[in-house]
Amino acid sequence: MASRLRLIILGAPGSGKGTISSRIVRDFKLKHVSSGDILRANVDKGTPTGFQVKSLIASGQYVPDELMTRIVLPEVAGSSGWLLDGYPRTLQQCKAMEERNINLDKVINLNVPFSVIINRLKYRWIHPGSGRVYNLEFNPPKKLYVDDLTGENLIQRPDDREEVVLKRLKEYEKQTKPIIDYFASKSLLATYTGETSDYLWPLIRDDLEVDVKKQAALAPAHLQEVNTEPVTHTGQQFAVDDPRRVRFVGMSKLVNKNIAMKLVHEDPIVVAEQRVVCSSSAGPLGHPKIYINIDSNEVHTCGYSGRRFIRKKFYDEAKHGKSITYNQYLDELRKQEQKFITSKVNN
Ligand code: G5P
Ligand code: MG
Repeated sequence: MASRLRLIILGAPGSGKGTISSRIVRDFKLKHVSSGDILRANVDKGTPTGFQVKSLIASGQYVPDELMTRIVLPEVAGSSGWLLDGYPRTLQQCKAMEERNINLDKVINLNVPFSVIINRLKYRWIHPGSGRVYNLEFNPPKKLYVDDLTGENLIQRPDDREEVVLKRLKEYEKQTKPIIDYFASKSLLATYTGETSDYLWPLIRDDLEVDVKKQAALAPAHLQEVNTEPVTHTGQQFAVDDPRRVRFVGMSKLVNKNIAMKLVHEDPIVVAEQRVVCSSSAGPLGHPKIYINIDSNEVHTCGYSGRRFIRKKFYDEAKHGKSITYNQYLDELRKQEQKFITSKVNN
């Protein structure tokens, strides 16, 4: 099932993030971004970053926040559906995501007892090229110490030595536990408690299936109002059910500049010149269905293209109707969504 979910998976070292992630990306066709795999690939290739982080990882310490943010977040930019595994791990990393307006649909928190974890990591072997994870007891490779897909040798991670595992668990307690509260306060957290990945996986999968259905149900409600145009003149392509197309659709006016700017940054849309003309909804300037124009004091939207918009001296209230506040717009949007969901449920 292809989806556009934006997910984080959290959990202590060895809780099964990698194992569950591989099932999620297989079934929901998301991009898997594992901070640990990125770091290990740098170490293996001998890059300057790899050199910098090698001893930290081997001793179970966290890598500095700025470095993590610099190497991980570009991986999700431009992707519409992704799963972040191992990042963020500190409140500073959460803030870095917030500052970049990276939106999330859900944070999956794996809650597995430490006693179970310590035992597991002893038997973990990985394929360094892909990050594929095996466990000699739980999911052994077909041939001992050999990757099923490539036939290459498996290795043990240097940080899986027992004393390092204990250090990693302590680091997790200290630095990562607080971000669980942070995500809970944003109503994004879904915690799954259990001792095996096979027990947790169906629970997670069922919940994600519901999320995908909700996402799909919401998108067409707005798309009905959009003239479907999957390929823009610059070749950018937006699937018909791509929720990015629907932002601002149905909104005729908008008067809160800060919120509009935030939304413009949030969505992967083309911002021609900030504070002059920003395009939204369906593609780059020249093709969008709704334009947002930000002059010195106000934000307006209208259906003109950029140049015509400017020529028309921004926004003509007599012609385009009275402006509404952003909150009024949101209320209206929620009503439309609710109406759409109710009609779906009744059918
Ligand atoms: P990583 O690579 O992100 P950790 O410590 O967060 O490492 P790890 O060890 O990769 O997490 P996991 O992904 O949660 O664990 O677990 P897994 O690999 O799927 O499963 C563990 C083992 O148990 C496997 O052998 C698997 O087959 C087996 N298993 C799974 N389920 C079951 C089950 O049900 N039963 C049994 N018996 N076995 C099972 O980060 C590494 C280091 O990089 C740095 C840090 O130094 C970190 O320590 N780093 C960062 N530093 C700062 N900020 C960040 N954002 C950082 N990201 C990485
Ligand atoms: Mg992992």
